[in-house]
Amino acid sequence: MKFVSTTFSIYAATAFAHSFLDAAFGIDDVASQANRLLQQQNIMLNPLRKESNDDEFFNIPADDYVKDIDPNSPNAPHFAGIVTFAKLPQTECFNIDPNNRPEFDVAILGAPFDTATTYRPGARFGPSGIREGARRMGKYDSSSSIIPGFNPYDDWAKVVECGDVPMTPFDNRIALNQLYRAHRQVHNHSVPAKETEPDVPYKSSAPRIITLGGDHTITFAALRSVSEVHGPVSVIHFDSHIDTWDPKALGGNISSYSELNHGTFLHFAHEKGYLNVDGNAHVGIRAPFIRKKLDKEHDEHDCGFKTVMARDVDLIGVRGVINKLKEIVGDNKVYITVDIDVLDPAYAPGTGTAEPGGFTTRELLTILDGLHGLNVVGADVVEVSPAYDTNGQITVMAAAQVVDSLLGLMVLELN
Ligand SMILES: [Mn+2]
Repeated sequence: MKFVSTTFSIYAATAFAHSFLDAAFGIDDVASQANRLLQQQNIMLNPLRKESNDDEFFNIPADDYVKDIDPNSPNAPHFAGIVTFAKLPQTECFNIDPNNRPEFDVAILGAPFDTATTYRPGARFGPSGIREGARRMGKYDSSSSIIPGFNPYDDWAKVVECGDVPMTPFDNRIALNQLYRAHRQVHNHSVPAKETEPDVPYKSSAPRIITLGGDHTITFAALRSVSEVHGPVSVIHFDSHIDTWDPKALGGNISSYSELNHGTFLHFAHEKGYLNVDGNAHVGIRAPFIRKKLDKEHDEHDCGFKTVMARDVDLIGVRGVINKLKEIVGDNKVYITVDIDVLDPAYAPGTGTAEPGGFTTRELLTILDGLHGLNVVGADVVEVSPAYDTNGQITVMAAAQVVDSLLGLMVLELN
């Protein structure tokens, strides 16, 4: 027994030393010395060591072996390679031959825009921040989904990353129009033929887009494009603010150009006919109104929104919130927009207009996952402003997890 453990120790120590030194410095005579030593004890190193491509314990791969240095390989570390959302394949989505567009079911699209904010800017870096938060997600990683065996990146849907839309920081009208045109281009791609089977009720005939904001104004451009494809949609709006403000009350008293901003975009989405006349919901509201009575009247009666307050979750629980939201939107096509400031600042400090008293990350994710069964035709996560996040990246990780849940709602089969 003693002999076995001693020889094993010698074997391990010499083999390790020789593998390490060989790999690091190419010192071959260390290997031959080790072999001689082990031969004296009638123990041989694997004679195929140099030629072997397997990954046996002490082996160093052959010099031209590349599988383990491919960042897209299943075993690559999470911090390797170029960052896309959840390591999705980056795909050319815009300036391409109309007859030769790649087909996909869901696209991730970045909207780096923050020039329509009322308080702290910085959400133009939201898309790249959210991608940073998604580095441990993907096809080869155990899914974050709480549903055992379900991984939205490795299911029926082809999911791609379109990258960020160039949006000018100098003219909001042009910037939002750029995003709208980019959305149109993405919607013009076809979904792979198998996805149009009539017996699968909620698979879309056009790709669905999850947009990474960007301040909340970007949702206006997304809704314009989505409503062109699907008709008016019901919006489920996770936010601490109502964002239906009449431009007379917020920003529009300066110029007509300033009327459309991250607090008024839902007013305009309603006015332009992108939304169903009713069947829209705010969730997580807690910020004060600007005009005590008029804001609420405008929100409910003019823009067609019903409200689930942030503190309702304490009174009716997440199940109660889920039921209420499902009741409000019914069978309508749904667009889900998540302003990360719906979370409490403890869970999402990296945002522009933080309001205390919000949801926990767990509550938000449970509510989102509970919306399973709705016909979600588009979605976004906005107002992620990494400059105010912690070193621990809690906001961008929460935002990435929200995207993961939104994708899950689009991909998970209805049974
Ligand atoms: Mn908002």
